[in-house]
Amino acid sequence: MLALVTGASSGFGYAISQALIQQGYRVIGAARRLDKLQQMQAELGTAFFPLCLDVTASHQQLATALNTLPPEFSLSHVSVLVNNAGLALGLDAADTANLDEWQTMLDTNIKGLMNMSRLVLPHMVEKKTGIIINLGSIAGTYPYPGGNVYGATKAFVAQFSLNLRADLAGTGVRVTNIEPGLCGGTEFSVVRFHGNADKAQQLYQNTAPLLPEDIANTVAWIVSQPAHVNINRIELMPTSQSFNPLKVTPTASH
Ligand code: NDP
Ligand code: 8X3
Repeated sequence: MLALVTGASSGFGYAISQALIQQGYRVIGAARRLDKLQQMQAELGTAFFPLCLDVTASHQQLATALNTLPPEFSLSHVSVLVNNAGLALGLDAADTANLDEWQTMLDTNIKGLMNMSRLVLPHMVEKKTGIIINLGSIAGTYPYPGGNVYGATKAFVAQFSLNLRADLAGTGVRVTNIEPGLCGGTEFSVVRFHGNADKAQQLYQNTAPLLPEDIANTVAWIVSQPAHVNINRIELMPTSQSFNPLKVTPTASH
């Protein structure tokens, strides 16, 4: 059993790689920071193969990188793809947000996930088995101020996951979208706040957020379901997170 996990160098990706190896998988862990992946290999052993990969590269560049995998980690053997690499940049309102950051979120969260799926799918369809697990977010369903493009990329992930299922009918290939809420213990908010670790940490203070192992346990459960069961989507939040009433802003009367 072979899995390919993108964004393996940190947070969810690290915990998911660890959990899959515990379940008997060999894991190709892909990310841009090769040093982190090599450190993981030292910890997790030879069942983990580090692959330096930027998912925003062109389809052709990604194909070339995946062709360098050693035979025992060959793409044609991958039975689980976890499209986890992703990021939020900034929390500014749409009229002031940084356009380059919007583009990076599109390139990573949408184009990267799309290209990786397209590269792996022909092999899964040929074998008539396989699971694609995408990392969506509650931000793809529930709007919040500053969530503008990040949330929209995760809405893409939700709909793409469902549409993949429609295309893959009869192939035996399964697709799941995991949609977590507030999750600590990752680099997500440090990245979002441009390296400001204090600001990132404040977000989680006194919240008991979800943890990477909660997401890893979810992945482990999904892949252990029998072949006739497809989990379409899972939305999970920390108990401490819930909903606000819709906002009504003070406005001059009619
Ligand atoms: P982290 O920032 O800890 O991890 C993100 C991972 O993505 C890193 O390993 C990073 O590795 C990798 N990555 C980023 N850009 C690229 C790229 N261009 N090419 C390859 N790899 C890349 O965040 P999380 O673990 O928290 O997030 C993982 C996923 O879960 C994301 O898709 C995120 O949107 C989603 N999510 C997170 C939530 C949270 O609250 N934490 C909640 C809901 C969803 P490197 O820098 O080495 O490339
Ligand atoms: C990450 C969760 O609520 O910060 O996707 O957007 S949230």
